[in-house]
Amino acid sequence: MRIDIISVAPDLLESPFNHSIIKRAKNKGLAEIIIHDLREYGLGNYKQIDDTQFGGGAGMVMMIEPIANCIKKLQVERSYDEIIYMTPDAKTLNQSTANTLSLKENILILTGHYKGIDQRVRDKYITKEISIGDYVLTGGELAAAVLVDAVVRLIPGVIGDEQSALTDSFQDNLLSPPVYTRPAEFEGMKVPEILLSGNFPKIDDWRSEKAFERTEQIRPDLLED
Ligand code: 6GU
Repeated sequence: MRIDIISVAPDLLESPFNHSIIKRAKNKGLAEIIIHDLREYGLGNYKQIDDTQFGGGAGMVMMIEPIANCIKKLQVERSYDEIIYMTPDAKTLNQSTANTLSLKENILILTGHYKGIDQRVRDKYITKEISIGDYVLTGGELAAAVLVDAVVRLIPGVIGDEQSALTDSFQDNLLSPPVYTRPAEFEGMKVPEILLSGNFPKIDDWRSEKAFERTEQIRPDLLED
C-alpha cells in the first residue's frame, strides 16, 4: 500500500512511522509512506497557505490553492482510492473503517490546522473524512499517525503472528479478555486456574466470557448493534 500524507507540520510525522511495526512494514515493502510539506505549495514569497475567513470570525482557514496544487501534482503520478481529510468534525474512526482501508492500494491523507480548510477542498477533492475521537487536537498530524498505524498493521504480512490482528479488541466488536504471563503467582495474586489447565476449548470459552463481561461493563454501547 502507498500512503501519501499532506501536512503543514511534516516533522511531527517523522518519528511515528520509523518505529516497530510500521517500520517493519516499510522495510518489507508492504507499505510506502511519503510525507509532503504543504508549505512548498504556498503562495507568493511568504509561501502563504492560510487566510482569514470570509464573513469574519477568529482563526485562519487553509486556502484551496496550495492544497489543490499539491493534490493535482500527486494525482499525475497515481490515482487514489481515497482522499481522506483528518478533521474532528467527521465520523469517528473504528476498526471496520481501518479494515476497509487496509485493502486499498493508494491513499492520500490531508491533515488540517488552524480553523480548518476551505469547504471547497472538501467538496471537490475529499472522498472520506475521519475524526479519531470527540476532542480537539492542534492539528491532524497525530490523528493521521493514529489512522496509518491502525491501517498498516492490518496489511497481510505486516504482523508476524497472523492470529494476533484478528483477535484484537474490536475486531468482533468486543473488548479483549484479560491476559497474564509468568509468574503464575505474584504477591499472593494468582493467575486464573483455567489458563494453566491446558484445556484449550475451555480456555477459549473462558476468554469469550470475559471479553463479553468486560464489554458489558466498560463499553455496553458496542453490544447494541
Ligand atoms: Cl482528525 N483532527 C484534529 N485536529 N483534532 C481531532 C481529530 C482530527 N480527531 C479528533 N480530534
